[in-house]
Amino acid sequence: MLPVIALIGRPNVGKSTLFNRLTRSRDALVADYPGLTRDRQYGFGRLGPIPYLVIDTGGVAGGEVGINIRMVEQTARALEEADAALIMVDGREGLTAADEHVAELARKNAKKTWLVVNKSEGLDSAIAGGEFHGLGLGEPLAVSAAHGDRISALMEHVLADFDAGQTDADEPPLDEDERELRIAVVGRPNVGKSTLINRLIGEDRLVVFDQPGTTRDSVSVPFERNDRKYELIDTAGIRRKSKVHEVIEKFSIIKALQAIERAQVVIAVLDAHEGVTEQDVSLLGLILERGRALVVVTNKWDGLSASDRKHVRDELDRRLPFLDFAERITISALHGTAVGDLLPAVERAYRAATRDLATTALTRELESAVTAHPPPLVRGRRIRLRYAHQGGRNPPVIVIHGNQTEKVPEAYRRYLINRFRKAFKLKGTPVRLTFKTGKNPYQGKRNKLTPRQEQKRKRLMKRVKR
Ligand SMILES: Nc1nc2c(ncn2[C@@H]2O[C@H](COP(=O)(O)OP(=O)(O)OP(=O)(O)O)[C@@H](O)[C@H]2O)c(=O)[nH]1
Ligand SMILES: [Mg+2]
Repeated sequence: MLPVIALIGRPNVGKSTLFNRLTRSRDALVADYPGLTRDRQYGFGRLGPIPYLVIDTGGVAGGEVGINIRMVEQTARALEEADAALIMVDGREGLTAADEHVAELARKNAKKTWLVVNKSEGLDSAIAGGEFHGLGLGEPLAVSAAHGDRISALMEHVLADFDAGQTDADEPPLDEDERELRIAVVGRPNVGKSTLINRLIGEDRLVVFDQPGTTRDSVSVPFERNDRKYELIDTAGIRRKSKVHEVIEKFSIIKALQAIERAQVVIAVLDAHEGVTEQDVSLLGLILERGRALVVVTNKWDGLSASDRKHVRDELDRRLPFLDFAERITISALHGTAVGDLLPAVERAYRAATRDLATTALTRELESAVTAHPPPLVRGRRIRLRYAHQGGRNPPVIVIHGNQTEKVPEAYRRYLINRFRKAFKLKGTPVRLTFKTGKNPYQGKRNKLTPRQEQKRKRLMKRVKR
């Protein structure tokens, strides 16, 4: 499981600024769709030794200002879900009554605390931290979220107690036949996840009972179909069919994110009767951000009129344009309609996500894309895209080398992704493009190349120059 870090503090101390820094993906993201990352509260992060999840919260005021109950509740919930809390204070404004209030909340509810003195750029660590010792949260750590000062050092401290655990979802299986395919089933409460899972594994199979207690644990259900091993990661808790209705599901984004992390493919379930809600959009955005192969399932398709169905389809197009890469399947988990289409779609998505892409083929496709539709001029100079190679699997990362690549417009990036997607049949998986400008990466390393590699390099450079 990924460590979960909550950011708490009074308003305006810089929680969201730090959140953005901690969750900023190092790879260029699939695409920048407006609205997708606005006001996000949860995020995947990778800065420092191991990956983690971060929760941003609204600021808790206190003291004379009075206490906003909703904010306190939100913060208490975050502390409950988190393994560690970063209590943020403002090094420029100094200690306030609200800080005392937040500290008390943290001392009571947090499993582990770190005191972060933000806005400390240009301030000596000892001076910035001095007055905050009294909060009883240990040694103050001075940072600047806005400028990025000492953030890596902070995360080294915070993450030192956690280990990377078994996060092998990114790795290709050692033996495709031996290893099970891990599938997370996620979605809002009541969309029909449990009914769907019961359908998938067979009605009379021994079912696992949800462990009462934490909101973070998901249940894992191994099963086999057509000599293929699967593991379903259920975030709802599985019941005997007769008991499904007795369950009031506790929805936790953290639980869903942990399941997404462990899975190789995600089945995201929507409810045709409810349409696409805000919560759906943010959950789907996080699946994309994590780069997981995805099948989008719209459940409760039975009993809808033709015009209702059209309405739902249109809404999916309109609200989820960033998911145009994923296969969409409409089902009725209740009646079992089209449930049989699911595992084949999952397999297709997984194969696409783990496909090997040859450098020559990628470069050829890049060249033909550029010929058909050249990148724009930037201040009179054309952006040059010279060659491409694969930088990762699940999701596929395509690295493009060239000049002025930082100027490639978003629309052109999408054009390239679509070209690669078509050419290499990458339906079902996000695709990441990363650009590298400037020097030939082989330069300076030339004496380290074997003769065969050297030959390959020469051939490649020749192609590229043409
Ligand atoms: N100088 C300086 N300003 C910062 C730093 N971090 C954040 N700020 C600024 O402080 C202001 C508040 O930042 P936010 O990140 O929105 O603060 P917040 O804690 O999320 O606020 P609420 O969500 O309202 O509780 C913004 O104007 C930021 O630009 C920093 O390290 N140094
Ligand atoms: Mg904020």
